[in-house]
Amino acid sequence: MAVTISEQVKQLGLETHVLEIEVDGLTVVPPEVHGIAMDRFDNMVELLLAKSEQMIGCPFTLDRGPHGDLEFSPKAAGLSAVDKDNRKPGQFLIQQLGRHHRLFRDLAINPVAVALMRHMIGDDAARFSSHNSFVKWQDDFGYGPTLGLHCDQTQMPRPWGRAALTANTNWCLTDYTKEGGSFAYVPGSHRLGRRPDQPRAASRAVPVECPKGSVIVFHGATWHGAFPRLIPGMRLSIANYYRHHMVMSQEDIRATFPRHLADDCDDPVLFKQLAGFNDRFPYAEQAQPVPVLANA
Ligand SMILES: O=C(O)CCC(=O)C(=O)O
Ligand SMILES: [Fe+2]
Repeated sequence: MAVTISEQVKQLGLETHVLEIEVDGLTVVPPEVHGIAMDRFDNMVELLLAKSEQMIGCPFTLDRGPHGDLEFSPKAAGLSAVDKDNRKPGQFLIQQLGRHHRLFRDLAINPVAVALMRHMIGDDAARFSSHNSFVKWQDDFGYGPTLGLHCDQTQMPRPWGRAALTANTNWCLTDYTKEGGSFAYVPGSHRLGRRPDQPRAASRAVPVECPKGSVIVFHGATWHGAFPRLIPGMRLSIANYYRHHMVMSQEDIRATFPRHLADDCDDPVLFKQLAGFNDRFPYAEQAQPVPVLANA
């Protein structure tokens, strides 16, 4: 089937990345293509380490991870099956990054990332779903033998079509290596249009190894997870996740995102469009015009 290449993709020189997405369901875009300078990633790392310390109460450093012995409270909301398995946590998520700092808002509207999201989801249809940091440290188990392989659009009923219902960017804030707990994925799996079948899926997974500053871009149907981090230190990433406007948002950005923060970024018009602030649905009051009496 022919691939439609948008003007935006051509202008930004992203044709090979689009073709990789079509074939493999994933592409890695290096800093020289997305244009974000390395000192911005350094600043984001500092912000996330400081936020981790503030949230948890012990220092976090890239070479050591948390300077304390951590556990999930058995009463913690949202614990996954793996976490419940009485294990020491090897990661946690910092959510709602768009509220924390302008650097994170600017990252979410990076023109290269947005062009690739629009390619997969549809030009006018792409919206923000969530902005999370995955904060990881040494942990031999990680997501376990399944590598946590999943499709991000897994909740959507099948059959899935070719267009992505959701799509994702994982910005690497530290180098990604297999033993350092890199992203794992199964090339071409997005074309199967179904969830991973284990243990075969894990046996076909490959690491995505790339330097700090790279962004991993992938289709919502691509089978992915992560390898365990076997070495000391931290793996930091930011998952800026997007959705078709008819798919529910993970974070309720439209209803709750502070409007003044949306004005404080590189492109407020684009930010507000992706935040869905002016979307027709869901409406909260009569939205269709009501006829009036002609002779009143
Ligand atoms: O890096 C990881 O642990 C997995 C990331 C992931 O599943 C996602 O961003 O959707
Ligand atoms: Fe995922």
